[in-house]
Amino acid sequence: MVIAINESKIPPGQSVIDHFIIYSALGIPKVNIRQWKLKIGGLVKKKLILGYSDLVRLIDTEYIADFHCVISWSVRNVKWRGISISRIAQMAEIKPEVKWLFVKCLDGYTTIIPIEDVLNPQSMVVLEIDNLPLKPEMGFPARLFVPHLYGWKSAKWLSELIFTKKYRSGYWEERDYHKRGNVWLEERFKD
Ligand SMILES: Nc1nc2c(c(=O)[nH]1)N[C@H]1C(S)=C(S)[C@@H](COP(=O)(O)O)O[C@H]1N2
Ligand SMILES: [Mo]
Repeated sequence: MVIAINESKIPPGQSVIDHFIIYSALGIPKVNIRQWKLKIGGLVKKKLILGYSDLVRLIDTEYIADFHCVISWSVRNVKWRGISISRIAQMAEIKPEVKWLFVKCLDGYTTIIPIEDVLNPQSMVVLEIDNLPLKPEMGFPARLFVPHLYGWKSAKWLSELIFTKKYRSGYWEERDYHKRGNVWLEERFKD
């Protein structure tokens, strides 16, 4: 399904550039794709462990949207393809008390996203950008994308999705970045 959600507007305080600036605060991890698994746990009735081919079979979402880094650069019209996180949440049967998704990555990076934003149908585990599997530096095998949140929530090299009740800061949230990070509301830093 392709949903064209691109808006002509750019969020406040952002400027458009023509390519992603690669960030890897903790280095680019080496991934053995045959051994790699995405674990889904926390407050769920069914814990899941999904390999790359399992995820490929679950692909259900594809759309074009812009990417916004909190440092103020934006890249327009990126094609994202992957699995909606709401589908994964349904498969895992998340419990009603879940309020946050805490995300762990192979490089040790972490972030956290409010469950309302995670269950938005556009929030996805991305496997492809612009019709190609993710490049190693762009997060292969899988990264997150939530179009209305700043790029630091778009965790690369995913290893674990943990549904929780309690807030806990991830890598940038510990360094004073916002709990949610909505680009339209300019939620860059904690108040
Ligand atoms: N694992 C991991 N994911 C990460 C980061 C990181 O350092 N490690 N940086 C984040 C930040 S701050 C941004 S803006 C985007 C940048 O995505 P890109 O490197 O594909 O341009 O990745 C995010 N995801
Ligand atoms: Mo960023």
